[in-house]
Amino acid sequence: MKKINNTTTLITGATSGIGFATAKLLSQNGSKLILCGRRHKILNEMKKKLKNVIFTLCFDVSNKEEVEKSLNSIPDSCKPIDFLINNAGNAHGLDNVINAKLNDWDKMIDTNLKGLIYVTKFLIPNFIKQKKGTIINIGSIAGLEVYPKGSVYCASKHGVDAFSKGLRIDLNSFGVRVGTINPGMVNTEFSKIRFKGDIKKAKKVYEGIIPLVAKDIANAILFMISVPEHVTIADLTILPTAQANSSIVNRKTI
Ligand code: NDP
Ligand code: 8X3
Repeated sequence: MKKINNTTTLITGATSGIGFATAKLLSQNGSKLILCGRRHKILNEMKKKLKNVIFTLCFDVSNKEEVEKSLNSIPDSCKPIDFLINNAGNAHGLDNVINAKLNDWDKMIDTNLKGLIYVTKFLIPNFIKQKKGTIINIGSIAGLEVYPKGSVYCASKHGVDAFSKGLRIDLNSFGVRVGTINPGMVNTEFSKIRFKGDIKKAKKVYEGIIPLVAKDIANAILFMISVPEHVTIADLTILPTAQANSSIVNRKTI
């Protein structure tokens, strides 16, 4: 495994869950960090508490202009960017297509898919110039399978899967590595946001199972960026042992 000290990592969605755990782990492993999210206060706290935070960027990934302006503001002294962790995203609602809200659908496509595409697009010139770099996209088991009431979240994550594959093809001749992680159930703020703050509903998702924790995915990210330069981990699907696929979950209800 290669050491990641003397590298720089940009993480989107660093203020919570998987992104937060990744920032913590990569900081402990010596990577310099550019942290992104919308919650300015949390980004500031992270800058104070974590080692190696060299820059923070507060922007909404779904806003093309904000993404461009923010990424263009990264000073040359913070470059090269070795690793891009495209993690920002959420589910909004869990509804049958008949009842689902268009606003929720917009948010998921705009953030999970278009946001990830914008961030990547604006950073591609850096990777091409460097002739190296690693892009890790956080997809989901929902990007490989479809489950009831998850149509548009699943569509957004299927989009991430397709975009990642296309990216790997188009950046192949530049020596840039592209990989995707497809997690199953991870206990983060994800379900709280999906159910619009309904903690009872959010808790129910993980009832009777041992879900993944954010650090499980952070460990996988560290693995994917630490393998030797000639190795690309293209896809990792990571599930809690209690979860067989999107719909089959072994819940112990004693
Ligand atoms: P969290 O809700 O804990 O974290 C989501 C992160 O994304 C936050 O840091 C949030 O930051 C950021 N974010 C959300 N919307 C935007 C936006 N429009 N612009 C910028 N940043 C945004 O959830 P997770 O850590 O679980 O989710 C991380 C990724 O993992 C997501 O892509 C999710 O789809 C994926 N995933 C999660 C699974 C799970 O079960 N938890 C399973 C499979 C995949 P802020 O609010 O500060 O903007
Ligand atoms: C999050 C996991 O199963 O809720 O991507 O879609 S799931």
